Amino acid sequence: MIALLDYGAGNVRSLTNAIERLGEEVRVVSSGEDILTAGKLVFPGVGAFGSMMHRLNERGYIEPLTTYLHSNRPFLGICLGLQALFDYSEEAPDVKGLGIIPGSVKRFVIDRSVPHIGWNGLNLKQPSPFFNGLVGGEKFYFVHSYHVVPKDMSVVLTTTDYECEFVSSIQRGNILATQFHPEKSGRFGLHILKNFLRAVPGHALPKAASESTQLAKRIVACLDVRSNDHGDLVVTKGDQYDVRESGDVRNLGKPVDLARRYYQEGADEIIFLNITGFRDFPLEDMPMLEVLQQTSKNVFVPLTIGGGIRDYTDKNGRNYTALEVAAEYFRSGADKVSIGSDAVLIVENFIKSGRKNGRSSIEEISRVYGSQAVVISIDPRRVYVSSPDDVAHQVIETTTPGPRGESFCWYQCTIKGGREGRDLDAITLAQVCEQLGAGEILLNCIDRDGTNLGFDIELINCVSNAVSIPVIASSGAGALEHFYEVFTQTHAEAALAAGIFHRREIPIAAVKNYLRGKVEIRLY
Ligand code: 1PR
Repeated sequence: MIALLDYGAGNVRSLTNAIERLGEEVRVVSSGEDILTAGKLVFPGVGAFGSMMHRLNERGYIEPLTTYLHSNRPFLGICLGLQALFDYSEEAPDVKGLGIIPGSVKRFVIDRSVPHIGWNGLNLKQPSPFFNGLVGGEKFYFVHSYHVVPKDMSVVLTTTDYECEFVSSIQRGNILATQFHPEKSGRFGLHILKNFLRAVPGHALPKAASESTQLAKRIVACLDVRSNDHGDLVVTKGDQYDVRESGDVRNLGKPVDLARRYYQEGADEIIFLNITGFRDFPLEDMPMLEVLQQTSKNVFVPLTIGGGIRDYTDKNGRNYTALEVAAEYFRSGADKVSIGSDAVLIVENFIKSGRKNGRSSIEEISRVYGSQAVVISIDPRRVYVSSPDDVAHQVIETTTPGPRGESFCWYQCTIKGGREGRDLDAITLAQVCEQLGAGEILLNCIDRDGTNLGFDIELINCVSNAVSIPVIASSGAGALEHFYEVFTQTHAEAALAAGIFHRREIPIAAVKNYLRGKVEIRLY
């Protein structure tokens, strides 16, 4: 029986699913006594350092947890569950950590995108039973803006390189803690988890321990989901966002089945977009929650859900906040939520008032769950102009002239799935959302969606050069070369495709085989 410390933030369902998949039972801790009597304790810290310590305090968990840790009983901390062991964090300098491992938690100060999101490797610093059965060179899933700095380097089990070399796991006696997420790291992550659960004896160093590591570019599969006219929830796919063919909603498969297939084929991440979420009541849309719950039983890579994340009032007049909607998605197995239409309205208000109000969905969700949990989905459309002075927007010079020979354009934000254009450009939207606390941009392109013409490199460059958070390039993938192009001609951290994967025109494995040796990727 494994005790799981859930203090009510973020996605612990995936970890429960991973442990159960390995044949162990999970008991969720509901009192300090449960911590003190645990045989093995797993602490999947999620969210932000300050709110995590606050919640642990509120529930009276701090004292039992420190007692448990001082007794050197088996403990696995994951992500914030690692950071919590230290004295304090720059994320919330006034809040004390557990102080079990002397040292602090610092924010990345680097030129690369922060958060550090994606699959990276491990430099092994000492043998550990944790690594039995690994060969070296495996990649694991990270998502964080802060990293631990121990005073005593003898606790360091692994480091990872991301412009700087940072500590990615520690071990002291029976206390193990990782910055990466084993439960989100595919079969190698499950393997490490199994080594902890089964307390495999021996101290193994993988045969091919690496000396430096590199973050992989991610290949993301996207599933646009909605109900068709018969009321079945289906994966659909648009051509420039039009998902109907001869009047019917295109049906390309069942969401849970397709997500499982993409996981098995090596997708680094899976995104579900509830494309009619803007007009439905998200918490009444139980099938979407069910999709997440079922998917997270079999899929051990990160899951993002978008569509309908906003404040709303249901038919009975009850008000829900975007934070409540997001919380329900996290509880059902999502690691990140993506905000589309609401982000546009938030930025419009921000520009009008000239300041943050602290209550927008972006600010509230990132405050509680961390910025890495908030993705902004942008649905832009190209608008040509003859001169940059024609509009009060951020305009770029384009190599693809417009219908009247215009050599400039701007990217107009839309809401409600491209149905309504707004007086706001995609670059400004991305910049303001970053300021408000968003952790990643999902950059679609209505002009390229479903066309197979390749990604809009100009769009991706102008947005990714304007922000320091990672950008997922989306829309238009139609050939293997398009993935190479987007990774070598832009700073995109990930490339997303839908149609070519759904129609089995190009399998994910073919994309990875093509990129192998040319671009850093995760091999599966
Ligand atoms: O506005 O917060 O409720 O979120 C709604 C979400 O649904 C947004 O993320 C929006 O992008 C998405 N959405 C709304 N309508 C559509 C539609 O297609 N009619 N899908 C839609 C957007 C675009 C991509 C697609 C890529 C790759 N889908 O995600 O998967 O373009 O396609 P390709 O590789 O086939 O070219 P809110």
